[in-house]
Amino acid sequence: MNQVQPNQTPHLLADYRRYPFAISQVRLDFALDPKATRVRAEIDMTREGPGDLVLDIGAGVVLDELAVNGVALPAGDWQREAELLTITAPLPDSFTLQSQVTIDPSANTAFEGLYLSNGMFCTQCEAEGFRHITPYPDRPDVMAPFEVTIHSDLPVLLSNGNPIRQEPGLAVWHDPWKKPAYLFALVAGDLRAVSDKFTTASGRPVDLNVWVRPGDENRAGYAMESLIRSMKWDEEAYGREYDLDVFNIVAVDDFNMGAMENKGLNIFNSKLVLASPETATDGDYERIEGVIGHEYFHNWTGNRITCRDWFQLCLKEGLTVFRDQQFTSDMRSAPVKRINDVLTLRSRQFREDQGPLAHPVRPDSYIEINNFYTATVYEKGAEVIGMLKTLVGDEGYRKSLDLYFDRHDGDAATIEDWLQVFEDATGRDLTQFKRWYTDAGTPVLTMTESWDAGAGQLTLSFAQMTPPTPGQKDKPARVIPIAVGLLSPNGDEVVPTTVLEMTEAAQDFTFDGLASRPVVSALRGFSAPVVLKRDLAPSDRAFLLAHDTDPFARWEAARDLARGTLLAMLDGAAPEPEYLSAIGRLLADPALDPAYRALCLKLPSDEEIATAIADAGSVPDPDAIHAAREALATEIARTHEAALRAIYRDSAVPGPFSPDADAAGKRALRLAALGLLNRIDGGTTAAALYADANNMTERAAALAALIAAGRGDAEVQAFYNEFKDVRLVIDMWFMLQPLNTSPEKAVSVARHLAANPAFDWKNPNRFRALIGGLSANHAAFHAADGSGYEFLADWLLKMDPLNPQIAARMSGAFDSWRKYDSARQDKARAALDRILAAPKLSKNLSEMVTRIRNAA
Ligand code: B3K
Ligand code: ZN
Repeated sequence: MNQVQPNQTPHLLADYRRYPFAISQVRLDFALDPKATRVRAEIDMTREGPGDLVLDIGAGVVLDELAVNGVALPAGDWQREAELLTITAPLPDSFTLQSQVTIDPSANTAFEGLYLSNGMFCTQCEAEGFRHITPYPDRPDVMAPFEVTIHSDLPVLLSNGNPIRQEPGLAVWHDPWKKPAYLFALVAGDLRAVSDKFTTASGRPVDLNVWVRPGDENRAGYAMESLIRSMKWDEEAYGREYDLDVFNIVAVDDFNMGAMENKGLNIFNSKLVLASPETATDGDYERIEGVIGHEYFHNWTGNRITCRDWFQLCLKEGLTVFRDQQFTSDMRSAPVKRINDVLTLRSRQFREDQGPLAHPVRPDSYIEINNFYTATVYEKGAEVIGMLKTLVGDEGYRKSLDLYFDRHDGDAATIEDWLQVFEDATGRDLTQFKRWYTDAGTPVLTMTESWDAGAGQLTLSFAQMTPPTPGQKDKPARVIPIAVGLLSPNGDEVVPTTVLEMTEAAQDFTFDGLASRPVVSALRGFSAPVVLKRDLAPSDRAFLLAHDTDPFARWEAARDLARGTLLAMLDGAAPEPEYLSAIGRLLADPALDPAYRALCLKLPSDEEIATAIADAGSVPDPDAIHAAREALATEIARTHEAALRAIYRDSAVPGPFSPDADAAGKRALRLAALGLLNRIDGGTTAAALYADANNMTERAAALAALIAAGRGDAEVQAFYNEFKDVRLVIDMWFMLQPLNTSPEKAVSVARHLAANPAFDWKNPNRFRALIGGLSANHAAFHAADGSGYEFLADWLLKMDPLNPQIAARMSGAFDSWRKYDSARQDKARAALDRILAAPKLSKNLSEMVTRIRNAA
């Protein structure tokens, strides 16, 4: 069973204390060597308060020398214990602390700190990686300007800020902006740049480079275009300009996450930089644009204004996600972006909020901070800002943000600072609103209607209830902005979008002067991250799908109909005729944006249905859910075969591939039609598309369809042979198979792939592709024999000693284990206990698995 490990003491928000020293300058000097890199640091410090000088130092760092003002400190003047270095010698008020350490990048398999990826040196410091490079107060509220000298024979030597000196074997970089250590970065390698220039609104010329491995240059253009669009957008939308002479982006093959916003030197997973029509899908292009934007926008929301401590992570992440969502809406289709964001929120964040991993947007306790880079902090953090904007209006939002940048530039700030800015700029009291930050859980909002025909009056009664979450039982009412509109029976909008501000546990709102009973369009634009419950007949949902003026609510009507149909089918009913005919009307409506129609055609996932069943107090059966979803897709295809064939034919995009939103939308619709037709033509259309397509979007979708149809063996092999030298495409190959193979076979396919010599499991992308691909195949992961759970547990145990962050992240797939039948629960529990029994679990994985295992 779980042994309590020494490093499992939680950090508490309430324990925050200021650091007793200020740092006016940091000078770092690196002599790079794969096995023994020597790092010298000089830190100019001034005492600001009482207390010892305590620095963080990673376990693998060998301390060679320690000195104050050039005088070596004797052994008795300092202590090293756990990951802390405490200087006990008396110190003058101002002094320079000097250290020299040796580190081994080649042994760094956790990819935190300084490590090697294909012979290239690179760093990842957020959240607490800098301590693995040099002893330092590794906390975000200690900010300082850095000067970095790099000695190495590698041709390209990069760090933060502006280049001061570049000569063979040496580079000096100076970052004039004070920053916390987590934004430090260094890259050295044989790299090629794709370069461009940008002139800021006030006339500052900026050199832009996207650095890639030799041979990858022709796939970096889209990232560069995205960067230029981001820079321009932040000037226009937020009045924020770039503030250095250069902006560098580096693509790295081994990277634990998507990308990192290091000041002036963003480091990216190559998956989010490299794209060409033959190797990347429309989804990849859209993510590249969004993440390039996200990291760039951090320059103001994260770097210029950072977080006081890691509890405040949503201050930079929630806001920066909100900003990247706005950017993508402006670059592409706003309704489509909104729907996609809500889909992600529901599948990832609602799941988190409703399970053992629930935590507030601003947590108040953690064991391992890397476990809190979550959908709650990021995506719900963004939703909370969206609600604030709805409540204070566009103008109030802009005024508040201007004040935020003005007041806090150069600060390490808190959520209190953030809310204060809104209160000061708009005069609004946000005391109750703050609960969105402090209280975990997704509120369930129930809406009922009463109609008084004589008075022409409609009353909407709302009740809100947030279920208890770990450590938080009582949930007082929150302020919930509920956007509603009313439609008359002939489809006209009689009351346009109005935002109701709910502040009580139960509250009524009335509408007068109505000639006839309207149909209510509720929670337009998904104005709050809540679960809305209302009784609505399928015919009313079909009416909203046909007439609602709010694109989100209209899509939601289609989704509700589909979910309702699937749930009824699981109870033995036939597919709902209202739904089938609504789909028919949708297919026949060429006025609707293709990307939007594609979204409306998509069925809820198996996972979503399982959640709906569990919410209703029943036990989901993964196999039955899978079968019902297949049956509904087949029925749609049979009923609308002719229309689907027409769409498939007519939405082919002629000519050379372009990744723009319109072309991508047409492909999405075409591929949605393919997915349905695939159920009745045994893969014939998919095979033809696989052979003909000139782009990866269609080829990957065709391959997925062939695998799902159980007849893709030849194409799977051909795909591998064709792309064996393109790492990112082979990642896709490792993911598509476990994800799309029928549930009975998927685990054995995954096991077989794991034995393939190309399964370079230490590479995070490859590990995520195969292991994550299986975990996302709902009925396969939850296979009744427990083989899915065993497979995941095996690999988590194998990965954890090398890369705890990746192991911990992938363990989240277990979080819903309590929803299933007791036989499955027994198997999941056994897998979790087997993990917890491992002799040396990382604190990352042990925190996650302990929380999951303790699920009520
Ligand atoms: N700030 C980084 C995430 C760091 C994760 C550390 N485990 C990327 C981002 O959100 O932009
Ligand atoms: Zn971010």
